[in-house]
Amino acid sequence: MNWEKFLAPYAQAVEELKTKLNGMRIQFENESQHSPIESVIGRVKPIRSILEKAKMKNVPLNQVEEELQDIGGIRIVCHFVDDIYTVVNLICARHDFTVIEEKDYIQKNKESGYRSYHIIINYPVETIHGVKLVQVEIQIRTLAMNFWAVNEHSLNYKYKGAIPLEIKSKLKRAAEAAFKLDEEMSMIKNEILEAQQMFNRSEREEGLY
Ligand code: 0O2
Repeated sequence: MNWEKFLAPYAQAVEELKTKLNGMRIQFENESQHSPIESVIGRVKPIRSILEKAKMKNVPLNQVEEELQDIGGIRIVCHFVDDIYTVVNLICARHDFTVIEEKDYIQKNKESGYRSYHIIINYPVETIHGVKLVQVEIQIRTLAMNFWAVNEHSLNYKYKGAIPLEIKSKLKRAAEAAFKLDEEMSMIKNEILEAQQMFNRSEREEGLY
């Protein structure tokens, strides 16, 4: 397996998508609306993680391209839960890639307590041999969901996927608390947006940015 050659179109897709999605964020900011996108990051799954996941799912190496949907990964973080659905609609309306699957782990969270909205797309990468379609997983979540997921991911790494039951149940409680925080923040969303706009205006007037 020539990993460098195999992963190159994924790296290109991730870079192009980061630019495009950050473009959406900047456009919202320039038009002085609240941006539903707080930040965009992306990564290509490390070879070691691809091999581990393929082994765990019983996927032969010659099928990882079809079977592993998150070799290319984008993560969009939002302030509020309804921002997630705004971003989902914007992504589904685009013409530069095709949405092939949507997984709503917000309405129905995973057993671990994990919440996020996942969209799997087929992204066309222009190569010297023509167009190559690669699958990319776009994860969309709030700051609170992200805080939980990043911490749970670290614990999974520490305990090699076997988090002790007591910690697991504390994590589930923490996931519910994070979701409660999202719900409470949604209730005062307009107040927060007004405050952010006032703050941005005064920063601009003072020439701070
Ligand atoms: P990493 O290290 O983040 O890349 P499926 O066959 O669809 O059930 P699949 O392909 O794993 O399973 O898809 P799924 O469940 O949508 O999850 C894909 C990614 O979502 C994971 O990739 C994680 O990034 C994230 N994710 C899913 N469940 C959890 C969870 O319980 N906790 C956290 N922290 N993240 C989760 P990887 O390859 O597992 O991990």
